[in-house]
Amino acid sequence: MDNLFIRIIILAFIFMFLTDFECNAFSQTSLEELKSAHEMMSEDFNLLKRKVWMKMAPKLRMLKRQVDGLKSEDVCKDSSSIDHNNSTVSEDTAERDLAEKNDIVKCSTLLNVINEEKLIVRCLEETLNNLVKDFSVMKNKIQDYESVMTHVSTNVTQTAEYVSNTASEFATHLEEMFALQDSHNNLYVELTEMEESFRLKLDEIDKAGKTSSFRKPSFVSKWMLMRAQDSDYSQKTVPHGLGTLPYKVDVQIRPISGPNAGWIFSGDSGIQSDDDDSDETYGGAIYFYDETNVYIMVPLANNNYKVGFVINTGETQNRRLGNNHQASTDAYVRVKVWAPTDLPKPDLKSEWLPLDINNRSLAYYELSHSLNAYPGLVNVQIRCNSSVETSIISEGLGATPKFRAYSNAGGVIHAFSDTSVRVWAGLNVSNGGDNRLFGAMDGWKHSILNNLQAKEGEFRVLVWSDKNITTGDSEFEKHEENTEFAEWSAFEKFSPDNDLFSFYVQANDGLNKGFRFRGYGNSQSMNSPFGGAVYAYNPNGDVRIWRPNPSVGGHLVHINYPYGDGINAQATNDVHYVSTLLGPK
Ligand SMILES: *[C@@H]1O[C@H](CO)[C@@H](O)[C@H](O)[C@H]1NC(C)=O
Ligand SMILES: *[C@@H]1O[C@H](CO)[C@@H](O)[C@H](O)[C@H]1NC(C)=O
Ligand SMILES: *[C@@H]1O[C@H](CO)[C@@H](O)[C@H](O)[C@H]1NC(C)=O
Ligand SMILES: *[C@@H]1O[C@H](CO)[C@@H](O)[C@H](O)[C@H]1NC(C)=O
Ligand SMILES: *[C@@H]1O[C@H](CO)[C@@H](O)[C@H](O)[C@H]1NC(C)=O
Ligand SMILES: *[C@H]1O[C@H](CO)[C@@H](O)[C@H](O)[C@H]1NC(C)=O
Repeated sequence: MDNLFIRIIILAFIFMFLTDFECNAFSQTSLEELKSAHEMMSEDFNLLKRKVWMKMAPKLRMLKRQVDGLKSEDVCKDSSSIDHNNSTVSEDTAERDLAEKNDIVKCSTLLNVINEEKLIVRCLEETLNNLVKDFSVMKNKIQDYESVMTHVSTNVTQTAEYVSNTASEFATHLEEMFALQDSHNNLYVELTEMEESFRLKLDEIDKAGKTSSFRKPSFVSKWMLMRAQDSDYSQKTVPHGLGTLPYKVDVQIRPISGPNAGWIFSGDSGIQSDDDDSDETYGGAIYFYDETNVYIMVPLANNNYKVGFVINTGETQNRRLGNNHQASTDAYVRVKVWAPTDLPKPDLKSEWLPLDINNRSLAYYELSHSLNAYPGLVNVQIRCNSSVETSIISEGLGATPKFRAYSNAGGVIHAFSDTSVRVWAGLNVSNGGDNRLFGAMDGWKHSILNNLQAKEGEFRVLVWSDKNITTGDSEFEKHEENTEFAEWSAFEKFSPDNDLFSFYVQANDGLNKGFRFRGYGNSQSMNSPFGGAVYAYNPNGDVRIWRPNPSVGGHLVHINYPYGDGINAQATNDVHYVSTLLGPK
């Protein structure tokens, strides 16, 4: 009973342990527990063994002694021999037989006890063997578990290493990022410094520009033969190579022959005439430009009369007064282009401001230049889209033509005083639309700016003070009060290649008193009233003038409605002439 009880306890313990083992198979602590449990069980097992031995030993020893005792009296052995072979038993040994019988009974009882004890011991042995077996199974399990745990531990170590490597990699990346940030900051500082030094350099250049004043034009073309009414020779596209919008373009026209041979007429930058009337001559060389080219056109009849010339001083119908009248089909033409770097920084450079012939509030401007003196140079640039997909520039003109239906005349008019610049654009007042910013190309039938007729666009004003653009020579500006002089020796002499000659009429009175209007290179005006002086110059500094004939409605200053919606409209001959000559030092 004792043994069975112990066995049950051990089995229960093992069962509990195994359950626990499975539960905690994957925790490190359970391995430790398992091991200590195993050790404890080993101890318990040994104790059990000892206990069993201790308990069993005295019994067995006693039994052995009893058996030994029997053996020494030879009871068990003799009785057994008597029992098996009684052939020699005699009659007188009956008493002894009885005693022997008793001993035999005793002996077989003892044997039975021994056998029983033997059986119990065998059972115990069996139990112990089973225990040993269970125990070794458990040991294997522990070993398996241990190997799993080792693997897990390795895995954990590797994972830890991996995590640590990743962490250090991350730290490295972070450092790299900080380094990058630093170098970025440094770069920023460097850039800021560079910007600053660049700005200083620009200021220097600016200052240099202020003192360096006027330079010769960056681009001067060859003299090119042009011929009115000849589709091949009536248009030229001249690449100027600046890659930027010029600040000023001057077109010079040199007669091949005639009374003005050796004199130079100027190009105009707007169309104010057409081919509609057989008895109205017109002429000139019209120029427009952009960042790449200068476009030059001389008259080419569109659908009516071939009455356009390259040189036209306005003799027909007595439109203009003056000597040396000339109308020529052929002339040499060349282009002079001043880049922004050829001139000092403008004292006024306005934004591009909108012009729209269909909006009266976008047809007139007056911009103050606040120099409180007559500028040395003014240029008004008008920018329009053309059908050749380039935005092209024209320059402001000096007088308005009369409004006539279907004349399609155009051009933006400007004038300047010692305080401001005025700009007039022609409003569209008939449904057909007869004014344009540049004019339409009727009478100037050219393919290079096919069917140009800009209705909307924008303009800007460039103003240079005389102090900054001249050499400081007070001779740069000349006045002539006698407007009826046909020829005027304004300057000593100058360089037609490098210099810029300008000619103006200045109103002595009226709404535009003190304002200077640019002269014309040729007579375009066809209808009366009309305005503007035509001039030519020569390298000796002389000027020829062809002024509008007052008896056919001619006025030296002529601004009429619908230009500028009629603001500051004026027609007067109460004017005087002004010429300026700008040249490099
Ligand atoms: C029994 O007795 C016979 C005759 O005396 C003898 O031959 C035989 O060996 C004996 N048997 C044993 C088992 O001693
Ligand atoms: C960790 O053990 C898992 C599961 O056995 C295994 O997928 C993974 O690859 C092991 N990781 C390492 C680093 O051995
Ligand atoms: C032009 O000259 C005036 C007077 O010398 C000067 O004050 C002004 O700054 C100059 N303007 C430019 C743009 O250089
Ligand atoms: C004319 O221009 C003015 C100023 O830009 C603008 O306010 C007005 O709406 C325009 N009128 C028309 C009819 O486009
Ligand atoms: C010029 O053309 C561009 C592109 O077609 C257009 O956005 C712009 O309004 C035009 N400007 C004028 C003045 O017509
Ligand atoms: C013992 O001996 C007797 C007489 O000699 C005989 O009757 C008896 O059968 C024998 N017993 C055995 C078991 O041999």
